[in-house]
Amino acid sequence: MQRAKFAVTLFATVMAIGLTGCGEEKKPEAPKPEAAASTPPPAATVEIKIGTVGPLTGSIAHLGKDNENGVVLAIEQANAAKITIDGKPAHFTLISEDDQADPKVGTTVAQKLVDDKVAGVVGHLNSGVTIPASAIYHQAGIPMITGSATNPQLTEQGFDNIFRVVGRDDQQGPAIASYLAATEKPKVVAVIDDSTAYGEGLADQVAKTLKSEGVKVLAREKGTDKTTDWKAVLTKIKGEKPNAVFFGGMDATGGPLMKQARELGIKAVFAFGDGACTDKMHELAGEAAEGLLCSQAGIPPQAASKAFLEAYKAKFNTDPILYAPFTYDAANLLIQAMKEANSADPKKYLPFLQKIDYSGATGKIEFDAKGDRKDAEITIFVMKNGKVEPIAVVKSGKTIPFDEFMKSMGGA
Ligand code: ABU
Repeated sequence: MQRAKFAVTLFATVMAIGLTGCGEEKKPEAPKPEAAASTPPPAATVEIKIGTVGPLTGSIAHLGKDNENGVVLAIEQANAAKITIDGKPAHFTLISEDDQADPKVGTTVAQKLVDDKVAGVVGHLNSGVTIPASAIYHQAGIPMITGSATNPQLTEQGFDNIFRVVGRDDQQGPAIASYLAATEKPKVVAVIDDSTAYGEGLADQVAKTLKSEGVKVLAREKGTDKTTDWKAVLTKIKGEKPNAVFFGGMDATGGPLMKQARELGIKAVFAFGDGACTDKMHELAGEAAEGLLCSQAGIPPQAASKAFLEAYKAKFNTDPILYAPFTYDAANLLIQAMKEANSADPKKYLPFLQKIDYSGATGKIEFDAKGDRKDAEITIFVMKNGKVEPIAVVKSGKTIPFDEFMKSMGGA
């Protein structure tokens, strides 16, 4: 198993001394006797480990890295802010793990983070990995916040320490399906999924919504999260002459799907969910990706706060791809709850996290009783000139043109 691991720290000396457990107090060195009388001893430092986890290798490593970057930035800023917890300076250390988008690897690295005594976790990226991993964090009582896993089942398990800062697929599926039905008016739609918890679950939501709106949905076609040759599936679909095709899966498999569809002469409108709603689709499918309709389960990255976008660009010399603003907020939510509780002990800060009211880079964040973000937005995009461009935001059941939504946020 490959595993990427690194630690973010402002003080090289702390690294040299080594890491202590979650919220563990580091004893100051005894002051020299002659100094003790005139200067107060240095305050003890509270060492707090935060875990972050997602696919850092493999075909969706670009998305895992994007998620990780958000957390790296939050931790760096928290250390620079010289936060105190229980009257002592707090120092945050990030432990990053690679789950390879694989449920089995995901549970192994989740247990490793628990054994490392992290105080909280931001992750995982994939629903099919996050759901089994969440049981491990639940058993250990460690709060976990995902910034990207959208399958509803994650927060339907009754775990009081599991949270999500993006929307759910029972919001995203109906939003993209209704938009597709209203704007393209397809009579027949083919639905394909990648057999993951995310892809299959989202495709089910889309099919259900389309049927309820009177659209004929063809028998489900399936691949896997490794499929890059879709010709057999597409040839079958072509014979059914669908007006639109929906795919539940990630960009690494969605890009080849769209490219091969156009090569086979399929002219249908293509619609995808958040895992394949990235500029990477253009990189993978070229001109064939133009006109793609897709959704993300939150505000678009470019609508995140100016302060976040500027700091992100300054640090990483690139813009966020998808959910970095959400993982940034997730890390800050853990830290904010610790500040409010004046403790990094998960048992003590969890009640503050459950009741948090926080203004983050992605807007106001509060959790409902299940741990889902209240009133999460879904954004609809279209691929234009190689970029996914936001065209509308669905919030509280209303579809708002993107420009209008930005104005309501006080933006451009
Ligand atoms: N929501 C996009 C991809 C991650 C997942 O839910 O599996």
